[in-house]
Amino acid sequence: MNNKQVVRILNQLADYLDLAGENSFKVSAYRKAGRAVEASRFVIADHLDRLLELPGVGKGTAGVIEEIVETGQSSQLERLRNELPQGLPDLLSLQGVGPKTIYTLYKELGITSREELLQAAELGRIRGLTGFGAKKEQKILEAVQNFAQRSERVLRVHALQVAKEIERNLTTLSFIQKMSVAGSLRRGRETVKDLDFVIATTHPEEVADQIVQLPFVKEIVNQGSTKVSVVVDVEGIQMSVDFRLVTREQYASALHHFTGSAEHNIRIRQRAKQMGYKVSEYGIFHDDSEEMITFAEEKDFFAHLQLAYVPPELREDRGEMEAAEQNQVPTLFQQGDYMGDLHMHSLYSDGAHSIREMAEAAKERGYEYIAITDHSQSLQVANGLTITELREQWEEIAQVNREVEGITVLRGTEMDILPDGRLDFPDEVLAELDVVIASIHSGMKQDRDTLTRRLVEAMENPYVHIIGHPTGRVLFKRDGYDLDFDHIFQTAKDTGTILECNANGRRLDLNDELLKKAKDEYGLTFTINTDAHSVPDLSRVELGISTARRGWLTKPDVINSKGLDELQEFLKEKRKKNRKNR
Ligand code: DGT
Ligand code: CA
Ligand code: CA
Ligand code: ZN
Repeated sequence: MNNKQVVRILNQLADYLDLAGENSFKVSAYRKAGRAVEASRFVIADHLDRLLELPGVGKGTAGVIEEIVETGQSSQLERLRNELPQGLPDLLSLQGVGPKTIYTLYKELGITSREELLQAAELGRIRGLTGFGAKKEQKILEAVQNFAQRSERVLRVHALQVAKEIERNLTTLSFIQKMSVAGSLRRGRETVKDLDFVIATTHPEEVADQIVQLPFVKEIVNQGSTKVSVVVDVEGIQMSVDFRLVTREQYASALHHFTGSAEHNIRIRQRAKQMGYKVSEYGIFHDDSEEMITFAEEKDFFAHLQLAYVPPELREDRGEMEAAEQNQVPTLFQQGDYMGDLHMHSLYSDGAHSIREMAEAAKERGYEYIAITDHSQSLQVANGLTITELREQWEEIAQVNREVEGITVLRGTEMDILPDGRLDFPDEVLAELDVVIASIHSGMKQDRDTLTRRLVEAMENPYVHIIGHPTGRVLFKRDGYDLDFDHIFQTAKDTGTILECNANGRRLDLNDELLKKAKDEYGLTFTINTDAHSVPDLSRVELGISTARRGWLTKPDVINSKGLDELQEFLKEKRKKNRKNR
């Protein structure tokens, strides 16, 4: 049994206990244990003797984990599964509808499914319950309606996981000459409806036969000699997948066509037409000829249309055609340009690993530096640090810097911008930090002017380097704050404040479009950070990079491309420039 399977059962147990109205301390203990197992770097099943080393795991939870590993299930969970109505756990996936609400709705109105919930909300039966009301009823109604829409798309981080598993399996099949993922995943989009693969093969039927037999294929939607469509289930994530089977000659054109976007493809076809050509899925025809021209690589396809190569992330008809015509496609930011991560949490606040563990993992990734940016005192739900605790942390940072060679740990904070606009630490404390991120974590429903002013005032502080996850959006959960972006971008420019592209797969904040706007219209500079709460989270930098690429960012646009000395000089500049104004 691997760690992920253990985590899934622990989380399920916590969910079911919540639904049964159990003591919330007990429930949060299981959730905490789940996070610790997830973040653990050893295989739990092989090291049951080390369970108590995991943060937040005590004797009771250790016993439950042992049972899960030994029997593959939890007797407590099985008991709850029999006692609770079947549809109840599904309701947990509705945004803003918590387990206690679900418990009440079940007890009072007997609701056990989304359909029943929708009906009850539409009939106005929920508002009368104690502690509910018309406003809450409306919120529940919207949550059910939203669910129907959002369930069509999958987060990029999950789609990548499925795609990697499929790729791993495709490499074991016979007769495949070349293959690539295409579609919105290849373009780096933050959510994906279905996966698309393009495969070059000499034996399409045989490849199709092998694909439908892969272990994760749950349903065969269509099986032909040019296209196979299936539904897969990889570690509980279900997705539709299209496989296009083509010859090696057709491959480059097909890869371009099925990468899209549809809007980009329309522009390509228009250009071809102007040149007297016609583009098909498999190649290009000249007007005067029946013969199809094919290409070895995608770049040859673009070259035939007298266009520079356009990276997939730019293929959205957002100016890439004009750039390609003028040979002005930018060299986008890439993984190798990334020198260090400036936003992460440790055991001091709500992270799962020590400063030393984060530093060693970052070193292994080849970074020159990291900043430890734990939460500040007011964010009590995330165990924010007081000034005294912050100073203790500096001692530990100094010690890690002495003991771990080849990487530098910077002193940082992710400081709350309080609801009234004040900052959570005084300037004297901020002055002693290398990296100051200011973020909003409360008062998120304030009006546009108030929220904009909070961010603007934070940026006007000479000690604030970075605004963390500027819009606060969480994909499938909440939209970003209502903000005056022009005012914010102008202030960032005037004050020299850096805006973050947060690489958490649910945030990706700023998103691609806002990054592009801020760069094109205001010439801003950015930082890509993972906001890691554990060692494995460091790898999600790839999500931030694909978002930055979709925002047309290049190496000089991103401060994480700087070496340590250059970065530290840069971070001091804002203070120097603005100090006389205070
Ligand atoms: P999504 O919705 O996340 O799956 O987005 P895509 O872009 O992966 O869309 P999908 O899977 O429907 O199609 C993959 C690509 O195939 C698409 O980006 C462009 C190409 N394609 C598919 N259908 C059409 C079409 O009707 N017209 C054009 N021009 N291109 C298409
Ligand atoms: Ca797709
Ligand atoms: Ca598709
Ligand atoms: Zn934050």
